Amino acid sequence: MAGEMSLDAVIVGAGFSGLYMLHRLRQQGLSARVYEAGTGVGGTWYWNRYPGARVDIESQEYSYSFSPELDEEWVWSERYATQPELLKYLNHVADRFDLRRDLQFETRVTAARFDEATSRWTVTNDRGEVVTARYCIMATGCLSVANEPAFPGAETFKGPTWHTGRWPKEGVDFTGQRVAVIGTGSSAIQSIPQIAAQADHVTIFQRTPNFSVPAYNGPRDPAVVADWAANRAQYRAEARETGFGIRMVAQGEQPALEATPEQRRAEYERRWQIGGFALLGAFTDLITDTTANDTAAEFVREKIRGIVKDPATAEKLAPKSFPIGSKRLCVDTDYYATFNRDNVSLVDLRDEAIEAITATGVKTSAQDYAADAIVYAIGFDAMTGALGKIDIQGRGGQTLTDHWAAGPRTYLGLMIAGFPNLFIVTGPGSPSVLCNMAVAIEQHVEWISDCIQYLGQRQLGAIEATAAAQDEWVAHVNEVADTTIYPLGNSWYLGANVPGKPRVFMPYIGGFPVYRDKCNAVAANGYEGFALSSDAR
Ligand code: FAD
Ligand code: N01
Repeated sequence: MAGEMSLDAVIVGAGFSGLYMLHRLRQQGLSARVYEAGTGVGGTWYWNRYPGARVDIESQEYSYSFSPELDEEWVWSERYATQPELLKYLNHVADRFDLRRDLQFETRVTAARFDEATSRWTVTNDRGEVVTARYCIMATGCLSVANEPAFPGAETFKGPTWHTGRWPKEGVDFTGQRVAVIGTGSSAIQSIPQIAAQADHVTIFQRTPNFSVPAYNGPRDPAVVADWAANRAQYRAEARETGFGIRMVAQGEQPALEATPEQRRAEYERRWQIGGFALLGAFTDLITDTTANDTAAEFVREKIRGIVKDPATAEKLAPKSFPIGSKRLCVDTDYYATFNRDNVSLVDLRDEAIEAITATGVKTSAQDYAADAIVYAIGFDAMTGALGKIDIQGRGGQTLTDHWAAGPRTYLGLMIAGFPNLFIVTGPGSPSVLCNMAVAIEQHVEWISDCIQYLGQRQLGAIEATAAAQDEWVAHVNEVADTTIYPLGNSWYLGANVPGKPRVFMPYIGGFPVYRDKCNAVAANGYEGFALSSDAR
């Protein structure tokens, strides 16, 4: 076993969250080290290298705002940055802020145990190293644990298989191949048009059709670039005042049910032409009223029927089982039009379920589909998956797995009662995935580093969420979710995509500004809802 290191903070994960966390703590003069399982920085943008992978929030908004110099010097080339460009950006950030000397790659954190005698964490990794730290900060990602394909016979398939969330660095050449793609979430919807352009044939296995809207991606509009350059600080501030942390999605002010059908159609059409998430902002009641919501859903279904030439295929692709927006809206380039290609076919798993993966392809209850390669676009064990893979033990040896057995419980998505000095960046119970995550991450990292500074200045050794504050916050998160259409989709927001996972709506849907103000008020009131102690209690 290597020697034991002692630090102020251990940070787990080197994506958007971990990199900025390290930078902030170092600015405060603290010693910190980042442990990352991958061979480089990037997190999501390191692992998800599938063809077509790109952001679904416009590039100038999905980036750090903490450094005006960084913001000014970095020039995005497309309206929606590609995965390679985002990876380049995060590598640039690592170099520009001299982060690499405290980044350790190819190192998976396996356990973290709180020592009540010292109020410190002992963190162990898969290299056998042990490090102790006052603070342990989980920047482990909401969508960083790829779901394993649990199909009977999966191991018998003779060809290569790929998961979109663990795509190989060298890329995959599908030329001349028959490819089976399982899943129709955002990853599938981005990759299918590109795979279809290369492969001999693509068969798509769809369990639930998804709503998707056009991205209209392309080179950045010079007028937008110039406007942002001139008004950057103001626009960044405006983004932070919107519910989803996205300035470009202007929120309409009228309820859909008070508009005439013609007015609704005109507004949906105007927003469809803008592309991206603009559609969901059309009216005030789309996420709270299912009747209102269905007017938007029907608009998109009509679009699908208009694009897809074969009416039977169009009907299979038209989502009808959940409100639009209750599962993350997909943003695509030519997804529906891809079904007009001769080399693409759709298998509706509601008619014929997958029975097994065989040596030569996919077997459904109706027939065998031959494939040379399989792409699993089956998503992630979201929000809690990465934390669940680490043996985390808090006060009294209580494990996080036990504490969260009925679903995740946190105070503000930042801390957990019984787990002092353990912070989560964009944890369950915070806006996280229902927000522009660049905005959500910066707010969390800044709140955590301010908190650590506060403790240091007062020689406090520990901070811990109280059980009462946590109970109250969990109740509030659920209460707000229940006023919306969100719990009506069988989504990963609810854990519904992982068999056996407790069904709890995990992100906070109260809106980014409301949440941020709450976090700020908690801090201003001497960390209300937290117990602070000078040392071990
Ligand atoms: P991640 O980027 O997930 O990084 C976490 C890192 O922690 C990973 O590198 C992982 O290897 C590491 N890690 C986890 N556990 C351990 C461990 N035990 N030991 C060591 N290392 C560990 N969000 C948006 O707002 N807009 C978008 O358009 C958008 N697009 C997305 C597209 C895809 C394909 C995916 C999967 C997600 C997307 N997201 C998007 C969400 C995205 O995850 C966040 O925007 C953001 O990148 C998260 O950064 P992070 O640093 O918090 O987590
Ligand atoms: O994963 P998903 P994803 N048999 O869970 C299907 C972000 N992201 O990787 O809907 C058959 O959305 C599953 O079917 P169903 C974004 O936040 C953003 O695509 O559960 N099918 C579904 O169709 C996104 O939401 C971008 O019935 C099975 C699909 O697999 C999140 O990451 C791009 C199955 C999984 O869809 C996750 O997206 C990519 C089974 N056993 C990702 N198991 C952008 O555009 C699962 N499925 C920025």
